[in-house]
Amino acid sequence: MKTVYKDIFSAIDSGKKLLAILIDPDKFAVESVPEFITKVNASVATHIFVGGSTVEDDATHILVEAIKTYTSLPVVLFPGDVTQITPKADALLFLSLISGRNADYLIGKHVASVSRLRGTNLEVIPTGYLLIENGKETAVQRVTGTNPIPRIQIENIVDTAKAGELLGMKLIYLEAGSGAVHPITSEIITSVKTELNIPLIVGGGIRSKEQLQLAYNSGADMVVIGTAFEQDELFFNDLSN
Ligand code: 1GP
Repeated sequence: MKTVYKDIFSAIDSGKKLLAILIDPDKFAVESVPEFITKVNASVATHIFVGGSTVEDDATHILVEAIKTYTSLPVVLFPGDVTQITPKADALLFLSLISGRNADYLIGKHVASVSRLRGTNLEVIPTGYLLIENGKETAVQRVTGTNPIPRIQIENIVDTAKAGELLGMKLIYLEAGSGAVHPITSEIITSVKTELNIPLIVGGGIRSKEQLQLAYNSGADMVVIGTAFEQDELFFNDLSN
């Protein structure tokens, strides 16, 4: 059953805030899965995202297979490349990097992924992905060869997100970049949320419960956190159920 998007939508509709823990197969040993996922299960996390900017072939497949053994949370692919698509996951964020003008990341990679998606049961969720400047160069910027939208260009950010919605995308993801110095500001989140009728995801550089709450209060429906857990798993203690 492909219910990941429907469940996100109805959770938000009933006022729930969502939290995705991001696991980068390039930085995560499969042997760590049982202990790490036990902590995820005991936390307020609602989703597990798997993906990274540069990942070896098969690493995602092996990791997702292991994760699925230990959790009933939805496992959602957040791929940096087509090689990270595995039918073992529940859903795929079909990311279109609408903040940039690199045709490969607007449509090219998507065409290349179709042969991998054919015959799988993966739920494909079209997602408008916006990279916002955060104070340092990010891996997304480097890999995709695109520039982030400057943080002060709020109207441009809002219009880009809205254009994504009008194109039929089901989610908008505001990305400051993994390990960002500055997370997406409240002003940006609120301005975008006000215009959207689809769920808003925010990620990049969120390292504390206070920053998480601020993102929620500003209008984020789902927050994605990766680096904070990679650096210190004690952060799970702040987010226990
Ligand atoms: C990165 O938005 C995610 O794509 C999460 O960022 O690793 O900084 O939490 P962090």
